[in-house]
Amino acid sequence: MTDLAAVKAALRTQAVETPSWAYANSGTRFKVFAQPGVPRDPREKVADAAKVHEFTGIAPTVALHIPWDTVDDYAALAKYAEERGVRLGAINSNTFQDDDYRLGSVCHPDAAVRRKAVRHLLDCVDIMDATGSRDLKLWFADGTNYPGQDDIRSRQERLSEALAEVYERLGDGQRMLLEYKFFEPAFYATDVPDWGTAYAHCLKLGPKAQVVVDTGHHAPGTNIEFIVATLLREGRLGGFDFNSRFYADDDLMVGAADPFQLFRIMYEVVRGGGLDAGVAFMLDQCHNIEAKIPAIIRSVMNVQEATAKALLVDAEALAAAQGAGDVLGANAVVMDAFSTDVRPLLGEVRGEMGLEADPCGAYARSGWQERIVLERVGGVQAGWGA
Ligand code: PSV
Ligand code: MN
Repeated sequence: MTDLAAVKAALRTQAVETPSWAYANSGTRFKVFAQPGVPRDPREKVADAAKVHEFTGIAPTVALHIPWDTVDDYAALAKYAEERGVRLGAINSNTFQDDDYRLGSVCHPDAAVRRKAVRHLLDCVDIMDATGSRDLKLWFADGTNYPGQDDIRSRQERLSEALAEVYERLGDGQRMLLEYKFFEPAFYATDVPDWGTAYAHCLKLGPKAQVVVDTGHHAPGTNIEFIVATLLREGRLGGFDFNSRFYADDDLMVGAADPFQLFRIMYEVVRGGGLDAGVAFMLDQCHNIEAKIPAIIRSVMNVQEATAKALLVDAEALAAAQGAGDVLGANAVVMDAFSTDVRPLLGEVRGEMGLEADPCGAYARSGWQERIVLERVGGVQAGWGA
């Protein structure tokens, strides 16, 4: 039997981090469609993130991406966030948008380019000190397009040296989250292509180095929940970049393409104690054609629904069926939980948190969207110019 009070308590304390860039304009390499009311600066992004938290109750932090969110005074930005009821979360580095990085950043064959990239990563740790952020999220676009273009082993060596220097700079309570991605922008050999490579580097660095699983960064058919289970067992699951995909790194709303996969992932999180293990549940999405704030609210709710279903798996019944070799019985226990309509339960949880049962409706009625469309005129809308 599932303990409903414990399920509700876990749901009340869940936290999903939203990404500053999801509030800004984005697109594909073919077109960026601007939307009215989009933030012009990091403060406006934080103000939008605060609205997501206001209506969901479980999105208390917002991740920054440097230099997209560069400001003169990070402590002041952190204070601004706190005044709106949220905090600044992970600092995402960016070593992929300068001309210098054509052949890579920390793996580049030229030591001067590597130095520039490491300098940026160290600057990001300075920013973490000012914002009070715990996590530095590293994703490297490094790799090669053609066999023989550069030496795979030497590039691993350079990566290892760069990571070690940044690791040494981390303060108490700070962590480094290393993200992997199997291709794009490199098409032959990516330098951190998979969880195994990320894990090997993290293991060598020490306990503050953890792997981050971006759900869009795997080949089709990859069993992501297996990776999650393994990393949790090894104490190296630092966090998620949640999104969903039909084809490649589509960055669509998490849970939109495959809610069953999201449930399976969250089940392994629950099973491995990941809800209380410091795992960062972050979104990494782009809302190219849909309204941004409602899409982010929906995404947070999708994570919450998958978590609720995962928590509802009857652990005792499942263990009994598994122990008895009852294949269909064990599968039925898992499918029963997945098939449960958890929306009434989540409505109750929200009521207990003093929130409206329907966050999307509450946001639509709040007038915030109309207000930002009216007020945010002039200036340059934020975006990353894809
Ligand atoms: C790379 O595709 C990535 O997932 C990394 O997390 C980047 O920081 C982010 O996307 C930018 O959108
Ligand atoms: Mn990501």
